[in-house]
Formats: sequence, C-alpha cells, structure tokens
Amino acid sequence: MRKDLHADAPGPLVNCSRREALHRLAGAGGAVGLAAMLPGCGGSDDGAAATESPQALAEVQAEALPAARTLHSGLDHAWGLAFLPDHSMLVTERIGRLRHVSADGSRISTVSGVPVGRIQNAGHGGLLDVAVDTQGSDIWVYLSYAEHGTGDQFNRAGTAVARARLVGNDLRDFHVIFRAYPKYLLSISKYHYGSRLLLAGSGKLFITLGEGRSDELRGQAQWLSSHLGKIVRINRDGSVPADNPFVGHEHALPEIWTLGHRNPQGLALHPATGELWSSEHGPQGGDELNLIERGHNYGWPRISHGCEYGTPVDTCTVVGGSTSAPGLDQPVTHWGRVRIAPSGMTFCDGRMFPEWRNHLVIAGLGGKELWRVVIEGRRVVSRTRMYAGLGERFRHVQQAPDGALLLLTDEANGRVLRIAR
Ligand SMILES: [Ca+2]
Repeated sequence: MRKDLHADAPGPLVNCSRREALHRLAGAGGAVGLAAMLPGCGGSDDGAAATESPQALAEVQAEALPAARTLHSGLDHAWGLAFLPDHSMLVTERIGRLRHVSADGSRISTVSGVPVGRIQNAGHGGLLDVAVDTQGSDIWVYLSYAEHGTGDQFNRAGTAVARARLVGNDLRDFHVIFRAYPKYLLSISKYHYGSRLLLAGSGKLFITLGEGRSDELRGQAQWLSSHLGKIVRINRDGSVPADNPFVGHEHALPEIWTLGHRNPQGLALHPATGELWSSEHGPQGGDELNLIERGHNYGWPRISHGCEYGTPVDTCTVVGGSTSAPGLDQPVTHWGRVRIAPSGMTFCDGRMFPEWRNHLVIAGLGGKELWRVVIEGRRVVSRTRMYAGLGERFRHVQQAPDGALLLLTDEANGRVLRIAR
C-alpha cells in the first residue's frame, strides 16, 4: 500500500522503443558503468528545449564509472543529507528520525529532539531535508518536514522548516522559522511538499515548496497569496529579506522568490557562477531543470511538457494545453515524455572528478538512475544516465568534503552510497 505512495511521479513509464533499445545496449555491457543519454521520445513536442542542440543530446555515451560502494545501510527512506564540520553527516529518515553517521559510515546514532509527533508521515510527508550552518562554535541544524496542523487545522498538513542548535547528539532551542501557507486537507492530498533546503553563502535560506498535486490545489502555484508551488527565500532566523521580489506587493506573501513550480525537490548553486538551479517533477513526463531567477514564473500549471496522469503519453495534450506562453520561463532542459522523477542534486567542483568539473548530477527516483548534466552558460549540452544498473530509487546526491559523491537510496532498507576513486 505504502509503496505506491512513494512514487513522486506515479503512472506508467513511457513505452519508448528507443529507450528500451538503449537499456538493452547498457545491459549488453554487463556493467553499471555503461551510460546512455536518452532524449525525450514518443511525442511531437517531447524533444530538447529550443535552447538545446538535439544532436548533442542524442549522443549515446559509454564510460567507465567510479565504483559506488555502500557506506551505510539499513536506513528507512533517507531523504536529506548534510555534512558536519568533522565530515560526519546528518541524514534524515522520512519516518521522523535524524541520524548521525560517521564519515567512514561505520557508526550511526540517532539525534534526539526532533518533534516526531508534529510530523505528518504519510504520502510524500515525513521528515525531509536537512541543512547545517556553522556559526562560530555553534552548529545550527535546519530541518524541513510535513507538519500536522493544530486546533481547527488538525486535519491539514503543510511544509515547515525549523532550526535548532546541535549539542552532542541533541537538538536544542528547536523552533519553527517558516510554515508554508495554506496547510492543505489530508483528505485532498498528502503529496508534493517539495522541501529541499539550500543555505546560500549570503546567509539566505532557499526552500522549495510543492503545489499539493491535486487538481483543487495546483492552481495556487500561480497565486502570490499562497506558498504552494513556490521557491521561497528567508533569512536564517525566518525573517524576510527586504530585497525579496514581492515585498510590499499587495496580497503577496513576501517570502516568495519564484513561482509556477510543481514539485521541486532539487536545489544547487553553480560553483563557478553562483547561479541557483532547481530540478522539478513533471506529471507524466515533463520533468524539468530550471535556472532560478528572482521573481520569475516557471509556468506550472498554465504550461508544461507533461501529461495528466492516466492519459496516453504519446498522444496526450500537455497540462495547460501548451508548452509555452509569454512571460513564463521555459526549463533549461526537460525530459519530454520520459519519466526520471528528479530529486536532490549537486554540482561537482572537480576536486575528485576533474572530468566532471561544474557538471550537475541529479538523483532520479522513478528512473532509478543518476543523471550527469553538462551546462554551458544557459544551455544544457549533454545529459548522461549513470548507475542505472543498481536498480534503486535515488533520493539525493551531495558532494562530500573530499569531492566524492554521496547518494541516498529511497528504499525501506536504504543506503548511503559513496562514489569515489
Ligand atoms: Ca515549468
């Protein structure tokens, strides 16, 4: 029962002969390391975005990949990961546990002080992302989670973000710094809490927020009076930066940075340009990678590159009826009718993998693969599938302090994998 609810983009996978052919090609090599880039397939408007070179994206690549080894196993649907100053890590489990894993993975303990009773653990809900901010001798931990309402809101839930000081293995001074408005009825939806956290060097905290997924809710992605379907930007203490784009606008929530998102779960800063990039789940197909710019509207649900659940992906009309409209940003790349269900992501800075310097890697849930995306300016010039042979849903990927990549699998017996050479 619960298994179905884990799918961030439920619905049948695209039946695409080219995709199958490339899978067979990868399988014929017998190695995880064979990778193939898959352009969109099956529909008339499912190829690369206009800014891309279809020729470059159509290349099939094969390469020997660094080994992916288990650093720690036995995690229950791990969702977020952040490093502490000693290079050990905090890992969230959706059931409401915050785990402390040693740098070599040999030791694990549970951090106390997480308000498990306030966490709505069903559907996509639960304890979600974690970020760490060191201020002098203080270590501040930021947590996002789906929060139960109280009082007359008891039958609702919504994304909340709290912070606390980490002292030993305890959280102290825990307090909520952001609550997405409105909380929505659990009878309508338990999905699309978004929830990726990114603490920028400026001290500003970015939070991705989903739009609730149901037909009744998703239109709010276009409302400035709702946090649903937004990326928001706040200060460390939860206050609103004066230079946010909608500060002072009548009826606008001042935390909003960008709007028109469906369910963004990946967020990363480009190490060279400082640009903010985000991955976003489409419905059936239409998974997106967006360059996030202050005040921009990314279109959902007025435009999209994906289909309604239950409609034929090869012949459907896209959600919103069109893939573009004036004033609405196009994704820098999208995956057409192929479902990858992108979640966490990170840029490689090249310290361990020089050949991947400034490449973006994205964890794929539905596709059970890691994608490596090469970006030049505002263009994506190649996308490569990696590690599909492991057959596990990948929730998140982060670069470790030594440059290795750490990968979280979204499984009942989930793992932290370390990709290193
Ligand atoms: Ca979009």
